[in-house]
Amino acid sequence: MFTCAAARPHVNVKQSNSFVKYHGLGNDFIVIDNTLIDIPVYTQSDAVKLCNRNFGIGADGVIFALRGKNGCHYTMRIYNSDGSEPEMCGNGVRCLAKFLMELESCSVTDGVTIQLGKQRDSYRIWTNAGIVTAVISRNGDVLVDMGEPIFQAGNIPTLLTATTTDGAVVDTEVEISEGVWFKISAVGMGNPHAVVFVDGDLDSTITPPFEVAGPLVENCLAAFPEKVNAEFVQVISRNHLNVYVWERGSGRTLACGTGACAACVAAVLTGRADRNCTVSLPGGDLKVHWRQCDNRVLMSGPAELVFRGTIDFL
Ligand code: ZDP
Repeated sequence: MFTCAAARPHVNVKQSNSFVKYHGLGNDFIVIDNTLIDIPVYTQSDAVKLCNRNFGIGADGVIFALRGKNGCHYTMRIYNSDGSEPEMCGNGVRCLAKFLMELESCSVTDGVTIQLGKQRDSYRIWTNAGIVTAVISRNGDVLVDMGEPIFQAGNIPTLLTATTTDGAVVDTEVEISEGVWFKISAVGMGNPHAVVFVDGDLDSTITPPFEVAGPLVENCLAAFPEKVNAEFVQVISRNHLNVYVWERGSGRTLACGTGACAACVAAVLTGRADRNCTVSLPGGDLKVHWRQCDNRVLMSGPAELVFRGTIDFL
């Protein structure tokens, strides 16, 4: 049966207090219809409260769907659960695309929601990292063109010294905290990523354990002045990676779209994998393809609506 996730408020988005929640492989987001004004209707400190899993709704981030600019259908802004604003968000783009399809197919007249019929299944979305495009496939999965990966140290940004002639930081030994060394490959997917390959099972091989290592890498400002998302990667085969993600501003998450892309790109760059990878994350699998012909990274995976509600506590 058809249900409209995003009952479009008439006058003032915030007044309606409505939200929906989506997740992409357990990476969960509160999504807000913010199409009536051009700044997010909630503040960064509101986002911290909304994302709190005990005192709020609970989510890894808040996504705002704003009017498009620069030739895009919509603009995406996102706040992490700590209130910081990242440039990009891969799982978030998939969730946003599904949200937009529902938003566009519904209209509310005198409180009655009517279905207008499907209008579009492909979106050009403006983000703080530029344009991404998302296509919703028949089975409901969303394919996102994430653009080209960034390797130039200064553009990621990382202060680590480039190890290749074209300015990339690949498999570099870094002392991220006293006595703790990791071999890091730095990749930009709009947002910054530090990829660490591990020789063995992720639960037993990451030293110190993931919950300690993750925040150490995230907050190593001497190497990553804007902090960083950390991926620990076990190579299962040339087409299959197993990844734990510690997200900047959100901590341990069940999945990360940009992180899956960064892991695949780093694995290809270091000769560990081929350009087509299944990336297994705690929340499930994403498909990543780093296309040779145009250097763009394509990611596909699910995005699911889980509930809609009204915010009553801010
Ligand atoms: O760069 C950051 O601060 C990330 N926490 C942004 C969110 C990334 C995300 N998990 C993804 O899927 O790319 C949403």
